[in-house]
Amino acid sequence: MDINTVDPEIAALIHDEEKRQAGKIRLIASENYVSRAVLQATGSVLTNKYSEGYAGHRYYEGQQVIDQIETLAVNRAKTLFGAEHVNVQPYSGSPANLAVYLAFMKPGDSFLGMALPHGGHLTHGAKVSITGKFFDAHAYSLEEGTDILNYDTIRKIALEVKPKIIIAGHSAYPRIMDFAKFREIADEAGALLWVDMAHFAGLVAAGVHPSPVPYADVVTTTTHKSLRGPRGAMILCKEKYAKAIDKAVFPGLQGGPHDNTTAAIAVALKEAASDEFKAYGRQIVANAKVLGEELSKRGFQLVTGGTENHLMLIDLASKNTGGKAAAKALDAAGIVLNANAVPFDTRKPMDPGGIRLGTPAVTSRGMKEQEMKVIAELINAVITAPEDEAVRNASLATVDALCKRFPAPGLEELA
Ligand code: DSN
Repeated sequence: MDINTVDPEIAALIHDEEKRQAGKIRLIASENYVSRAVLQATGSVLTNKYSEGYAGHRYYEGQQVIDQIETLAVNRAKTLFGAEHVNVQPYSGSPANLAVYLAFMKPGDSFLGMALPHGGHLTHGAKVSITGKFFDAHAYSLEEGTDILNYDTIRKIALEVKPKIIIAGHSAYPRIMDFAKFREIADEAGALLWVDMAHFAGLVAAGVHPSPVPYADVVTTTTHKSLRGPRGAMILCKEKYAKAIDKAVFPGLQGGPHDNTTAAIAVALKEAASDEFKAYGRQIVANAKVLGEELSKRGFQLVTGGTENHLMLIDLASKNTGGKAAAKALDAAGIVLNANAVPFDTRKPMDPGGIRLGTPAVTSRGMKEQEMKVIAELINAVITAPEDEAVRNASLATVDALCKRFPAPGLEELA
């Protein structure tokens, strides 16, 4: 029996979400549209299997097929990113990151990551996260005035703290980090270098962003952001850390891997190795650049003055509004993004001073520079007059027309 018969309530809600995703301009920098092939693998009978362990060394029998699937996923990731060792089992980004701590640190050990309000991730040592509670977390910030990383300052902190690990990587930094510099600093401080490339993994795969893999001891990534796979994660590392990482993921932190997700990761990695994906990566960056420039022209203040990757952070102080009010007004007008803290923000986390925008999802729909100009104008109109119904309705009509012209992958029939 299909879901419409078994549970019409959930079926209807899933359909509502399909319509929402098909009919909105989605600018949340960490979201995307996976292909139908990735959806099919995710929703397959592989969800019925348990397979604790690794290919060839499992605790339960019946792994004839699963071993082949996981081996394909691992080999594809190794080839795509040039990694010596890959673990594809972490359930998502936070567990992948926790596994790295578990592999190399004891409670109370110190590490150095990017401050959350300056673009780092919760799991890079935020006080509210287990990573900030169980370890001695130190943070580096952006430089006041430029909002850019200052590597001399990071080096100074690293030499003072002598952390076990230095984390490079972010959730909201619109610039390319200098991985060679981080490597130098880590070597001088006697630390391991870990890069969390969750946000820009798709750009690395497409060859439009420097790869951290040659520089880092360990690289973590989610698989569902710019990489355009299912909700999941991977850990890439040097061969000498393979055992420590594998043991930390299982049995250290997790039970059986989600084999349906592993298969979907393998599909996404195959897609990401294609020429089409290289063009996709180039277009994500080109779209972000134009969207940023067009917003700048309209008086929006881009943190760091621009973008080199897929995302922009906008300080709304010059527009006399907070991030939450702006994000809510835009959502009502068909444009979905998130409120975000900006560096040196004095507002509260639930209503920070800025918004974050990214282009991976709209680029998956085939939108290009011309459409970014239209979107910038819509954003400006809505944020300038958030209560104006005529402006909201005009935005909704334009969003609807754009979404019909550029059907969402996997949801084409709803266009
Ligand atoms: N929640 C993700 C993001 O939006 O960047 C990070 O895990």
